[in-house]
Amino acid sequence: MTVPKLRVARPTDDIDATLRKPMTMILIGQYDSPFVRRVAVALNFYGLSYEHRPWSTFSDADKLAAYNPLRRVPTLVLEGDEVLIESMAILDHLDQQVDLDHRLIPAAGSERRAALKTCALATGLCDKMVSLIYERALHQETSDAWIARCTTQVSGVLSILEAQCAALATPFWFGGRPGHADIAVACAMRFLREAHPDIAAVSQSSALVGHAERCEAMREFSSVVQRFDPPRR
Ligand SMILES: N[C@@H](CCC(=O)N[C@@H](CS)C(=O)NCC(=O)O)C(=O)O
Repeated sequence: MTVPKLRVARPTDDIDATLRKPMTMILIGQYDSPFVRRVAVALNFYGLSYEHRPWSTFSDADKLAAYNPLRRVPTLVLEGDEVLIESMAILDHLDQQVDLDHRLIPAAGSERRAALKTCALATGLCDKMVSLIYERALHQETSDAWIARCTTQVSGVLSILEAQCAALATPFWFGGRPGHADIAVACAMRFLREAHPDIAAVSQSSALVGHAERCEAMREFSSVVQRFDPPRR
């Protein structure tokens, strides 16, 4: 099989009839979300064409609710009218659209478990970074205990990922080309830098920073970037 070619989605904002029974997949959500971005990067690596609706979870919540009652992103509308939610479930579907050799994660066994664990650490890190943002942006009074807990969780995961990354014998987590684990970690690192520069500044993450630079230099990553814009009350 030939290596899939990168196709870049064109963002559009309008809801049109094609969204109800689309001919091509539609990814809903902004690229400043590390969860939306990991899906977009995987779509790019797989050369799967899609349209992008950069809807905000807050200002476009009602539009979003028509596709995902959780009002969360990423939400992927498949060709036809099926809707997938949760980045992991979406990636599980995308993986099945390409042959085994081109998948971004091993199909089974200990290598798959290890990759899934790294993905879980990176996406869990993002959950905690998002929690910190909502705590500060949406609550009149913030909880010091919650902020301290999330901050400890963020720095704890960062130091584990940094140690793993520093010990890699290959440019990427599991070899010479990036997989879902690399994508999840690199998206988390960009989000860390933009949404939590204070934590990024004090974290000892030189290996992770180098890894993120290797990833971000690839067009699959650099074509799907949106600077973080915090939610406002
Ligand atoms: N576990 C979810 C997390 C997605 C997530 O937290 N998305 C955020 C944007 S970064 C969101 O939709 N927030 C709105 C909300 O949770 O109400 C996934 O992997 O897709």
